[in-house]
Amino acid sequence: MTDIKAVLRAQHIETPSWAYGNSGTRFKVFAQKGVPRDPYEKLADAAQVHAHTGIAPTVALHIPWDKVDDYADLARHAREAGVGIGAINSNVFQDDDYMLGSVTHPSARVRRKATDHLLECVDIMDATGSDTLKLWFSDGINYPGQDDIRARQDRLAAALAEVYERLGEGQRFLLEYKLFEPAFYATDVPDWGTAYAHCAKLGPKAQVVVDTGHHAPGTNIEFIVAFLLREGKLGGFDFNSRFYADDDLMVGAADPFQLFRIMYEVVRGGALDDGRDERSTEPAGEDAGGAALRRVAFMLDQCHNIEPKIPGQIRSVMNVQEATAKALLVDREALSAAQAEGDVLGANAVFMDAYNTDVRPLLAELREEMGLAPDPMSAYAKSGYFEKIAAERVGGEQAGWGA
Ligand code: LRH
Ligand code: MN
Repeated sequence: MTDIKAVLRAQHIETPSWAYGNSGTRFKVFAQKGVPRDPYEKLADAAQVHAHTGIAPTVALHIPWDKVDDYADLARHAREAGVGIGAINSNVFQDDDYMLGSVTHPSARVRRKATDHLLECVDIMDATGSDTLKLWFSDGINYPGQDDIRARQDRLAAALAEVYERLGEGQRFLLEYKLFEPAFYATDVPDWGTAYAHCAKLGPKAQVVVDTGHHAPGTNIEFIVAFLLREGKLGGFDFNSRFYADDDLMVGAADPFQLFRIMYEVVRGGALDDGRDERSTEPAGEDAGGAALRRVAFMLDQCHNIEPKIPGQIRSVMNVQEATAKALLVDREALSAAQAEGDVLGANAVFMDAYNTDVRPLLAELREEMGLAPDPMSAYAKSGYFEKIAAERVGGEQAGWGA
């Protein structure tokens, strides 16, 4: 019997630096009080999420949104605040040169510029001790005939191969796919199959990241998770939820049952059990190379457009934790027996029993055993941290997407 509490205690959810900054839609970005003005303040806010949940020890950075003069100093600051630097996210979607694509652009000059940015992100991994580069390409076309779909795949493959060669020991990149937006006819990495095919061709350091907001409506995401895990190609998640498109709402908010089904495939695929070696916030050392490549990164990728950001992250971490606890409660023996007998309703009942279990008392107890308050949301509210940053962070430019 898996020691559920031990697995939950070892859980590691990575929060995104950009969730602490202002974000919005093309209609409006609403500013909020106390929003960070620089990556150092973003890390301080992320440390609050870890301090109250105990399971959010790393922060993903986005370049250039988190550009600093001294990345080693930023990593030191993170450690002092009690967190570590997680995935480094490249950004080849906000420069005027990338209107017709970045690494897939018809112009060799633009492709070179984009690839150099990706290589610069690997330098930042070296400086911060991060072992993961996350690659998302907004690249695509809006009208049939606008460009050659196959030629763009050749250009993409060439850039990915160059970045792959640059990766050091224990480092990897995660290729993210997205069905559409900002391209509205053909996206160059639109689905898991395209991402998987490129990564499979390159080798073990290339894996796929599943952003839960990047699929066509009705897509069975847990099937993709089960398949990629079986192939050893699931590198991570960008967790969020949506009612319509890439809404980037709090994970589990729109569809908690889907999150449960996804986490069940994570548990069933053994992607949680060996998470213990990633607990430390210390950079992954050389010997952890294997572990780094085996580790599934559970990252949040969200925008708190109207809700307070730090509580939004705390609630999101709790939503993943609750779905994980329910997934760990599935009676695997009873389920396998019912499945083997073709007992359709019996099997479904075993699955639903776990989902319908209220795991909040178990998690409150676990937090107390971890020396934390049983309810992170009220603990944060009572901490006075928001009042402190709202008073301190006056003036300067609030962080955002810089779009
Ligand atoms: C693209 C995406 C990608 C990030 C961005 C913040 O939609 O999911 O992961 O770079 O959001
Ligand atoms: Mn994403």
